[in-house]
Amino acid sequence: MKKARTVEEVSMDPAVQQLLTKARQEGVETAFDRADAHTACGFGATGVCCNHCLEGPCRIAPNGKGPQRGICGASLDTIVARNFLMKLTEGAAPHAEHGREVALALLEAAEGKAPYEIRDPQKLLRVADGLGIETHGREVNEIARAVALKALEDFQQQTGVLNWLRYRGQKKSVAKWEELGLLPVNAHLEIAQSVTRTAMGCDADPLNLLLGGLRMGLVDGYSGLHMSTDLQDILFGTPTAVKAEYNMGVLDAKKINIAVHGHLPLLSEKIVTWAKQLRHEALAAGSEGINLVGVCCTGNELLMRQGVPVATSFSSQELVIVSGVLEAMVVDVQCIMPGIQQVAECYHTEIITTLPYVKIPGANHVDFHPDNADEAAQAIVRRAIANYGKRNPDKVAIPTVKTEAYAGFSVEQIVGALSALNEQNPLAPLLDAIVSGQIRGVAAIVGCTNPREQQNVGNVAVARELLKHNVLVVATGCSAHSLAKHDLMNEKGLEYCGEGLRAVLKAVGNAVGMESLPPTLHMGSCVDNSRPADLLTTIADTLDVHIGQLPVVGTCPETHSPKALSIGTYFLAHGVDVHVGVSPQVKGSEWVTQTLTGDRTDEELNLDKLFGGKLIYETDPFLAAQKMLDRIDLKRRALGLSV
Ligand code: XCC
Repeated sequence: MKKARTVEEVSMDPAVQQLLTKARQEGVETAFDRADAHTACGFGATGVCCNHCLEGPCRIAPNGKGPQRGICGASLDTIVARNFLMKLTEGAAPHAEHGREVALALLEAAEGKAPYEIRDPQKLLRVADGLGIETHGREVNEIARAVALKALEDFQQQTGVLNWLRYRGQKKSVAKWEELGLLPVNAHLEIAQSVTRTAMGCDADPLNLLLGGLRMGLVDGYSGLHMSTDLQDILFGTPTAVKAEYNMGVLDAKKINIAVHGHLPLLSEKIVTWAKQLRHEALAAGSEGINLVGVCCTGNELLMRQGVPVATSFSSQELVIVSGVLEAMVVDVQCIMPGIQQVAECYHTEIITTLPYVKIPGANHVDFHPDNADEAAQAIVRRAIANYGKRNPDKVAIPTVKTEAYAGFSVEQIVGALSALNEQNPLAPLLDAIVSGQIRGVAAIVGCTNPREQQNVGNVAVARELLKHNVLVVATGCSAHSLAKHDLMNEKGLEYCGEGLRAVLKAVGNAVGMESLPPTLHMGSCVDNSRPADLLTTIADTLDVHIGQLPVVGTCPETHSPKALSIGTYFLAHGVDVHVGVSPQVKGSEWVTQTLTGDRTDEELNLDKLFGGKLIYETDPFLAAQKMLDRIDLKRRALGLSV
């Protein structure tokens, strides 16, 4: 057995260190301990193990020893490319399901069958316009219904192209994808076809498999990210700048604490409402009220729109329970560790699953459908209230650690802030700063934290390094949690910014009555990676260039999730360079690796040649930042900008 890491080696977050120490003292096992106990399988880690059929599993040693093909004859390159496509499919599918769930909720709301209302009718009109839906003289609900049906078409039509891709895709990129035959027809069809491709005896051509992967990236981007963000903004409002708090110190010993965890905001938005309305019951139970806290991306969704504080990110989700003050953890879908139930059993916390296809043994289940949203939310809040009396005071310990952070930077908010400097042409100040070199480029830090990695170190180091070199940083997902917890979303972090960038952040901030914009801009949850994409589309269209020509990069230094790979592939398809700090499990095939990283010296296709962007795999955050800066400079030079 490997040696367990110290709490400092596990995370740079003092709150996580404190709670992990408590967990270890109380004999409670967490993902960090399991990560220490597991040894990664060398075959799986390099993508060379094939278990697609019952002849195997077959594994090919990349050093040339032993059989060099699977029993069916599949080559090393086929096996690695096929496994990679499967990962991308596993990334795209949950995001597409997210989009579909929200589309159905919008349809039911528009038809008066679900208790939601349209909170942003202006966005509804813009989205309807973009989709070519007639809006003139029509009622809000009628338009919303038409938009929802258009969304659902993207899961049904047998010919044509995803409506959302036609709507949100940059025309220049769409033309490229069309030329390559990559345009997806409908998300479900594409996902089913992708699973079929990877099934035994189907696609064996590594290049074709990788192109299938790019299709998955587009499915994720348009049926997952863009559709989810657009429809959620319509239903729950488009985020505007909000100041909130981050880290375990947001838990409140005097209140009933409920954590909302997962990704879909459909139920958690209702829990916000019912936590307020049932406050009197919480008081009657002897508490001082109800305190909602967020975990992972459901946390980000509520933070962006409601200012709900965020407790922690993916890898430390179990530790919220170890505080001993959590009455309920309500989970929806994605990134929910089954381990939370074992931890909850050591305290009084009730784990409540809410979707029929996401259950955990031992957890309680409150079935949620859009039409019973109010009843489900009330039932959940009441369960939490009932659990308050079961708290064991001897097990209560809340770290006093918390930081302030700004969030809520939708594209609409960013453009709104910039228009305070130039009303006629809001993007001009940003473009001028990029052209002059005051801002060297733009980076989106996305993705997760991973129990195997030292929590926050990669995300924070990459961010600080890019900021130092005047790169404007936006963030989403759990990487945004890392940055917020370490003062990169409040004024304190300005010290890490280069002079040029700091001046721009201050100028825009002053124009909207703030001392400065925060050093990094929180753009939302994982599906909200649509927001940086929209920002890039707007910038590229204004400059009349392809998105891939812009000096921009995407980076996920600490990811654990296939979703980060499929989001990354979506950006790669635009020609944006994408860095990953955790192995994408393709190393077993030099051909696959070099095709993705653009390092092939022969004349064959690679991603860089095809789209103008490539995968950068680098575990060292400083080297990674340097590699990204080099690519940013390369693109600046190609545009004739100073370096
Ligand atoms: Fe999951 Fe979105 Fe990753 Fe966090 S960031 S660990 S995917 S919750 Ni997307």
